[in-house]
Amino acid sequence: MLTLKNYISGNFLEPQNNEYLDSYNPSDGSILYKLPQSNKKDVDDAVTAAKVSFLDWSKLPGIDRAQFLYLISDKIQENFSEFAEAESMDQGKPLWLTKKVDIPRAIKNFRFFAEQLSGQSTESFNDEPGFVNIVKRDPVGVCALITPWNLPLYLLTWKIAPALSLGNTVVCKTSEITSLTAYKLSEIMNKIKLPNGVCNFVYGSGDRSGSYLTEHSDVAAISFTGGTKTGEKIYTSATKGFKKVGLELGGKNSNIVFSSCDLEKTVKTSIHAAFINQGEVCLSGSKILVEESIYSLFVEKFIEKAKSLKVGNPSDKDTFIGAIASIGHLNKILSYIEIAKEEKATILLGGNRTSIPGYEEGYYILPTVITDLKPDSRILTEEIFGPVVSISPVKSEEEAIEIANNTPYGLSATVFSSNVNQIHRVTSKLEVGQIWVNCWLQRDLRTPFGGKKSSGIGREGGVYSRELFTELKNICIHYS
Ligand code: TXE
Repeated sequence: MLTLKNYISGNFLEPQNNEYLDSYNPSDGSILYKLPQSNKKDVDDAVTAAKVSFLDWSKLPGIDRAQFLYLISDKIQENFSEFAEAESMDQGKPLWLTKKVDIPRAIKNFRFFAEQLSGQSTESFNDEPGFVNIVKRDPVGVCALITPWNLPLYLLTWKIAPALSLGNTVVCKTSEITSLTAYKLSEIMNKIKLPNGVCNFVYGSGDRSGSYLTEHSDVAAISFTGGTKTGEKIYTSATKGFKKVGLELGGKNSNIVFSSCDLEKTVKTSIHAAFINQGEVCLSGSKILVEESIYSLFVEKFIEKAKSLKVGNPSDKDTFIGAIASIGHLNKILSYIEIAKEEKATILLGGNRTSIPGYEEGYYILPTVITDLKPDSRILTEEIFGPVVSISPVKSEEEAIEIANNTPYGLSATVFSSNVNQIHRVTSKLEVGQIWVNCWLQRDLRTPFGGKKSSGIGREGGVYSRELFTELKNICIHYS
């Protein structure tokens, strides 16, 4: 059985208390590997390693740091199949998806940030003769990067790449549910001889290893993606010592369909937005609102397509919905389906756990479609984060906007319409960080990504990643 080790200052180390956690293969419920349950001392050592290496790493020319990022990217590419298989086995998502999305995106993240952020220009202001102000951006220091289990390598590299590129050093704490590809990434860091201590990995549970890390006084910034409740705890601990913090949290995203849309394309995109990655995407379009005049037709077409989605073992080529990432999360999703039943909603499709022949202990759920929900239903306001979608009719633009905004979250929304005035009216009123119109999850990595309300604080992506990972310093010079 594989046993992961922490990676601290260039060394693979066992946890000092010799405690380990089991990580499961969601496709069949077996134990896949063991990971360290790191204690305070392990976390202290990782932060110290990052602090020491910061002195040299931050002084390297950006272009030299970028060379390391290119090397990492090339090595992931070289080991593409191994990464894709590991991610699929660990997370439960289809193998074709890790090959198409997760691993290519991890490769791209390093290249993108190496190009985008390695050389920075500085602003300068000179209003009064004899004085010039130079605004410099300095790296912040040691950054804690805490990541979730839905897009393990994709989201981890989305944080590591800008942080290192801008001259910071990091300690990564991945989800205890999915740490395998992070471990493989640490092996690459070691192979390419990334200077010791620049990128450290400590594994373990959130309430122990994670909270030790966020509370550490030598951590200058925290970048977190995960659940909103965890985000609140991290935000509170960040206030001690006034750490910089970026939080990308959950979402309850509306998928608003107006009668002027291209119905075939809209149904296809809505299916994708609801069920890809088992619906375990913070941007998933899990709340579909359809203009009344086309509601019945939309539901009919949507159900027809959803029925044809194959739930199956992640390694099967025709599987669209793989396994749910953990037994705990599977039970959470099922509990929401029970809530819908108690609220007397209609379960039009699915609604159960299902068993795959040969993988009976795996964590599988049928694609589930819920209708006839009351406006105050918890299904319409809370994040389920699974292959569960609701469809509700709306009488007007105003009603669609009201239902869409009626949630504590404010991450994203999707609008389907061919009426340009309507598109502008609606998008201007949606309380979210990003909106897709007639498409979904089309990403240009230069654009700002993040949420409003309980969906988080700050933006990641392109030059916007500089806000968390650098600190501004103004130098006013008097010359004669
Ligand atoms: O995530 P957690 P969970 C949502 C989704 C899901 C819910 C909870 O609705 O059902 O969040 O998921 C670390 N200090 N999303 O509980 O706990 C943890 O070890 C420091 C949306 O599995 O937020 C892991 O590395 N760290 C989300 C990371 O936080 C702590 C993706 C995320 O775990 C910690 C995942 C603590 N006190 C779930 N407690 C998205 N936005 O995409 C936990 N962690």
